[in-house]
Parts: sequence; C-alpha cells; structure tokens
Amino acid sequence: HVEIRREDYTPPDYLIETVELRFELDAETTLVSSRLALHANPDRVGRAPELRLDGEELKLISLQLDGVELAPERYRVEEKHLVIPDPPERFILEAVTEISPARNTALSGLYVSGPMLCTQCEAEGFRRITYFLDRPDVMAVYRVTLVAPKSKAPVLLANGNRIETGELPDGRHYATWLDPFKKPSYLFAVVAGDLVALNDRFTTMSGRKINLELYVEQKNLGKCDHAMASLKRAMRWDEEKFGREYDLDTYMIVAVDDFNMGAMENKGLNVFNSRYVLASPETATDDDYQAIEEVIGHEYFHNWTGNRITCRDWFQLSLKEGLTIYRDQEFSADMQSRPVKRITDVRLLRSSQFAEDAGPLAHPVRPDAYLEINNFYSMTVYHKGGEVIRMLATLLGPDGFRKGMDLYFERHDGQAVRVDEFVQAMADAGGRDLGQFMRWYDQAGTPVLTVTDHYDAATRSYQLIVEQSCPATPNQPEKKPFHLPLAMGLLDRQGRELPLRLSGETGGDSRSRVLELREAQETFTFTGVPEKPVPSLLRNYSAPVKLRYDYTEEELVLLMTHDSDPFVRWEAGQVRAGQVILDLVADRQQGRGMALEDSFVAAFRTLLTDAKQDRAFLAEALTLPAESYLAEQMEVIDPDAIFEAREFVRATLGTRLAAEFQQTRAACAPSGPYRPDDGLSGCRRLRNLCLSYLMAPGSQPAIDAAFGQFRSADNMTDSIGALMPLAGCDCPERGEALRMFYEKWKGDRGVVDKWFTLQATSRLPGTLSEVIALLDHPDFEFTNPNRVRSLVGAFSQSNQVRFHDASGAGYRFLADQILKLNTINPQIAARMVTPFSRWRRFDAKRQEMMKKELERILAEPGLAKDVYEIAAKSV
Ligand code: BAL
Ligand code: ZN
Repeated sequence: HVEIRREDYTPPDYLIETVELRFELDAETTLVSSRLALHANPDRVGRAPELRLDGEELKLISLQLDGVELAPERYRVEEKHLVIPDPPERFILEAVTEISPARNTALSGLYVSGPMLCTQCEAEGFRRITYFLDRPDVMAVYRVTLVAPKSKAPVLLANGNRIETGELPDGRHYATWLDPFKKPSYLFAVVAGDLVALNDRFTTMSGRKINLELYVEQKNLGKCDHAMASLKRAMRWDEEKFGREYDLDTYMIVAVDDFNMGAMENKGLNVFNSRYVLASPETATDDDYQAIEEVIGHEYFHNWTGNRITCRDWFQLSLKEGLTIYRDQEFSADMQSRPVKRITDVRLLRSSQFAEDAGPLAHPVRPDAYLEINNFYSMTVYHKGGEVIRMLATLLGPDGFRKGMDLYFERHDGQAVRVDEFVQAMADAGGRDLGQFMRWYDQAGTPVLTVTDHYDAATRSYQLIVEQSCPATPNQPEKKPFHLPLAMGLLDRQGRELPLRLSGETGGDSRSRVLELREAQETFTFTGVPEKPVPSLLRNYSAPVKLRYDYTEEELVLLMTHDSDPFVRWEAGQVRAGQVILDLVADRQQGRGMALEDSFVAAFRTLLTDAKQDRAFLAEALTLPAESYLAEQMEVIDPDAIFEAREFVRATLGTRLAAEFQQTRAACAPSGPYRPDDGLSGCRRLRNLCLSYLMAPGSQPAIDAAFGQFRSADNMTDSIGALMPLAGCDCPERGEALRMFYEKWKGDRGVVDKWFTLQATSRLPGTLSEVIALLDHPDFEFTNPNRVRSLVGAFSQSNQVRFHDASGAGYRFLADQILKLNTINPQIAARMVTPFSRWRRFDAKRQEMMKKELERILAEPGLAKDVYEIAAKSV
C-alpha cells in the first residue's frame, strides 16, 4: 500500500477540458463510452511525460486517440491505471469500458440500490466508472447521455441541465445532460431508475425560478415534505446570511437506501442516504427531523463551499467540509434553539473527535499523509474543522467573517484551492495576521487550557493565568502554542456579571469578552474588580480545547444558575455530574459502597422543577455525561465501573425525585396531535427523559407508564422514547413491546434500523447473544450500510459496557464482522475498526484481547487498504 503525502503534491501533467460520456445502462453490464479532450498542463512541473489515467475494476473494450484505434504497443493497462507513454500535447481520447453495477457491493462508482442505478464518486469512485484523471484539481465540463430500458428506468438523471431526450428501438430511451459548470470528477453523478418526484419551486433573491425535484421510490412519496421544506429554508438562509444564490435551473435530490455516507453534494444532483430524506410523524423522531434539515442544508451549502470552490487535493478536505459543517451548524442554530444546538454539537465533538485526537488515528485537520482517503472523512476533518472555522468567526467578528467569506468567493470562484487560500482571504478581509492560527490545521491533538487565578483585594485586581499545552500525537511529539479565542466573563458571588477591564485599558465595561491566546502561558490582569470573582470560561465553547479550572461545588452551582452564557450553565452542570460519577467509580473500584451526595440531588431537583427554564435546554442539562465521555477522563478506562456508577446515579435520582419526574412528565404531556414543527420537541425530549429516569430503578409503575406510552404513541418520538428504556429493562413487557414494534414496522427500512439499534444498545447482560442472533434475522443484510451500522456499529460504538465485556466476546464478534465486511464493503469495514483503536486506554487484559483481534484482522489475506490502514495504525 502506497502512502500519499501532502508534501509530494504536484500539479496534474494533463488537464481535461471537456468530458462526453455515454452510458448503456444495465445492472449486470454497463457500457461506458468516454470522449475526453486532453492537453498537457502548461503549469506542470517539467515536461509532461506519460499520461496515467486512474481506473479500477474496469474492463477496457476499445481505445482511440484522435479517432484512431490505439495500437497495443502505444498503451498499457495496469491494475489501477491506463498508461499512454507518449501522447501528443493536445488530443482526444475515446475509451469504451465495461463495468458491473450489480457486483459493486463497495457502493463506490456505479452501483445498484433497490430499483435504481446510482453513483457515488467522492472521493475516488469516478475511476470505477471510466479511465480518468480522478483528482479534484482536474475540472471539466461534462456532457452525459444515459440510455436504458424505459420500463426499468423511466427516470434518467445526471448533473446540470437536461438538454435532450428521446426514444430508441427496443423500448429504450435516452436523456442527455450538460453541466455548464466546470467540476472535479468527484462531483459527477448519474441516477437511473423507477422513481417518482416531489416537485416544488424556489425563487432566488435575484428573481430566478428554480425547479426543485426530490426523487424517491413511489412508496416513499408521502415522506418528502420535510426534506423539501428544509431545502427551501436552506436556500433562503444562504442568501440572507452569505449572499449566495443557487446557480443552475434545477436542484435535484435522490434518496437511496444503500449509501456509505450521509449524503453527497454532486453538482445539481445530490444523492442522499434515504435516512436523511424520508420522514413522517409515525416513522421519524424529532431528532430525525432535525438531522434531515441539517444534512439537506449541508449538501446545499456545498454548492458554494465545495463545488464552485473545491479542494486542490484531498489533504484540503476540511476546506470544504469544516466550512460546510460550520455553515450547517449555523443554519440549524437559526432554525432551532441556538444554545441547544451548540450543546449537542459540543457533545458530539467531545465524545467522538476528542477520542480520535487522543488515539493512534489522531491526525491534523489537514492531514499530512494517507493510504486511503476514505479513512479521512473523519470527525477531525469535519467537526474539529468546523470548530476551526468557528474560531475564525469569533476572532474576526460577524462582519469581518462575512467580509472574509465574500473575498474568498470573489477570489476563488471556479478554482480548486487549499486551506491557505481560505485563511488568507480571512486574514486580508479582517486585516489580521493568521499565520499562527494555521497551526490548527497542522497540529493534531486536543489542547489543554489550565487556568489558575489570583485576586488581590488591596489593588482590586484579578489575574487570570492561562497555560496551554497539547499532548503528543503520532509523528508530532512537540506542539507549538495555538492562537485561540477564549470567550469569558466574571461573576460576583451573587452571580452578577462584573465589568471586564484589563489593566492599561480605560473605559470598557463589557460583561463578556474574547481574550486571544497565543503563548504557552499568559496572564490577564483585570482591574476594578470589587471581590474575588468566579470566572466564566470558554463561553459558547469558543475553542475546541479541554479546560482545567479547579471550581468548587458552590462555584459550579453559581455558574449553573447564574451565568449569562447557556453553554457555561450547561457545562457547569456536566462538570459537577462528571465529578460525582467519577468519584463513585473510584468508590466502586475500591470496594466501597456507593452513595449519592444530598447536595447533588438537591441541585438536580432545583433544576428539574425550575419552571422558567426552556424545556429543550433543561433536557440537555438533566442528561448525565455519556459513558464514553466519562471514559475519556479516566487514566485506565473501567467500562463496568463507569456503567454501574452512572446507572446508580440515574436510579437514585429516579427513586428520590420520582414525584418531581412524574410532575414534569405530566406537565409536558401532549395536548394535541403530534406535529414535528409544533415547537414542542423540547417538551417531548424532557418528557421522555423523565420517563427514562423513572425507569432506571425498574419499578413496575414506571414500566407500566412506559408500556402505556409505547402503546398509545401517535408518533415515533414518543414510541422510541418509551421503547428505549423498555429495551434496557429485564421485564416481560420488553419482549412484547419489541415484537409489537417489529410487526408494525417490518416493511419500513428506517424504522427497522431503529429496532436493531434498540436491541444492540441495550445494557442488559444478554445483549451480545441477542446481537449475534440478530445477524441471522431475515432483515439483516451485510450489503446495506445503514443496517450494518444499526446493529454492528451501534453495539460496538454505542454500548461501551457490553462491547468491552471482560470475556472478550464483544471483540471477537466485531472482528468477525469486520472480516466479513472486508470483501463486501471496505469503507464500511474500516469504519467498524475504530473501537479497537482505543485499546491502549483499557486494562492489560482487555488490551491484550483487543490487540489479538487487530492482529487477526491484519493477518487476513486480501485485506482491503481501507481496513489495513486503520488496523495497522491502531495496533
Ligand atoms: N462530501 C461527502 C459528503 C458530505 O460531506 O457532504
Ligand atoms: Zn460535506
């Protein structure tokens, strides 16, 4: 396996101006005829030598150069290339290749999903369709003709505008599409199949009318309204927030059931995993509705950040992904509750990206090297990349950031660029030096901010001493300090905000400000501080760091109840809950009995009964830190102790605050039929959270309440809200509810995925045996990524205590499934290896068992590059 390194980048030797493709579509054998207008790149380094086109799993049928069949001695077909040693400076290359969509279980390139043929080309799938310079800095205009039997594929779609259609003999028909925008091959897409469309219109800010078309299987037509409404909201939002308008006449979205990613931003023809399109109140939860809005927004926003300005090379992936994540987060924040959105984003970052950053797979937001680029569609590139953009927005302020975005679009529209060009546009627009800031792109690892302070009553001055450090990561033993924004405030002992005047400043009595850190250690001295304050640090989570400040319990309670920043209020509660649970973990490990502090119960009660709180926020505040997040804070992870301590807290709260949970649950009871956009999703979340606390001690009245809610629910949010605690409860109602649920929904893929996940994430001791049995369920398929994720992924990534069973059975199970998936779908197989990468964090016995499984995987003959890279780095 060849390592690709960022520093080895050279411009392409040849460029492709136009691409003409003709597909004779058939699931078993599709013929692809390509006509490429090529010329030597004037910017190449040295003389253009041979032409090396990428190609995988292709059967070459014919090859012509400038209209003449190429003699066998003038080209060679290698395993992954077609090489023409001595082509002219400018020429037309015509190739006919044969591919088999039906045998393409990797779901990269052209493949079959249900009643259609569809494509996925990012990152390197286009080379599985035809020979090409399959790299993002080769941008061309595409003209595509699709030919297929009309009965099987009445709908024929490709990028751009449909310019011609017609009938052909033998019941076939064709459609020709022209995409006027130059694009890299990874944005190419075609779809052909028996589909129906939901149609709508959108009028842009300049008055252009855009056709919106959402293609699904006939049976799903009733589940498209939310996706369509989300698309229109996203289009309007990008105009209002960024002044960006859609450019083609038609915007198409197709929902497919078999899809490796969430969705794909192909120019004018997004292909979506159906779970991010289809929704109805009966089948989708409030969370599903939100996720759909977010992903629809994300792919739409890519049209400017990704498509019109794309990446020069795949090391720059965060140029489009980090930026587009930031944009979709802001979109969702504007559509929903901004504080709750921030909290959920931070929760995800800290539970997944921090773990990645702390292990053997840690890599910078802009990686230095890869074996398989698909492995770098990572939490770091996406979500830490999004945080990096957010820090720029904080440092530059809203106006500066918008100016920077405008300048970026103005300078680079139509180009394939690097992260450097983006940051330069920000620096130029904001008149700032962002040289040091670039370290966020180049240094891996989660920085730690250690804050201490000192109050001097005599001079009424308060010093905040901030030290930053960053742990070593693979190939990066030493780190230089980061440039980062630390948003903060100071509270007096009554919880009132104090003015923030730094020594040497006059005036300035802001109550919240952003300190810029640049050094390993810095001291900020505030003057005119009347008493020793409580610092409110990292407001709105202004930087993706770990914060260490030694708060007392009283100080945390003060922040929880008084800080003006909702993120800090939430965080103070999480820190407190984390302390309590980790203390109990220590008690359990040392054989002491567990007891929950009264003060913690009291604070929880105060919060739970605070009628003034926003319900959605309250639900976040009352949710204990996740097992995986608690694990990250331990020297040696003890999954059993974490689970038991956390469950003990939940059960104790459920018992001691039963009356309060019942009252809050009753206060949140629905007063009318469910509507996803009724503004009551926070209420439902809180109500279901109360139910889960009430269920924690496992009392019969709570089980009855859950079973009652399950049976009477008129929507999936409440149905799952009841079924989830039931699935984790060792009671007769469990089996009955799971059976009823399956019987009701067995025809609905998305809901059946939920059914698998509920069982895979149950903390009951018999879960692994159930999961193994479910592999043989008629609805389980290794070829469907969502189904694999819903069972194998959910068990190994969201059920810490059962996956890490001391017997090692969970590890053997996962390795077995990875080896099966290795030949079916290497991308999905590689994703499943991640839990093993954390082996060093566990005790010696678990370490040994996990390592053994990794070695077993690595010993497999024919191991895919994707899986090899993750397993080899992990071991
Ligand atoms: N570009 C791959 C899918 C996404 O991030 O939108
Ligand atoms: Zn994206």
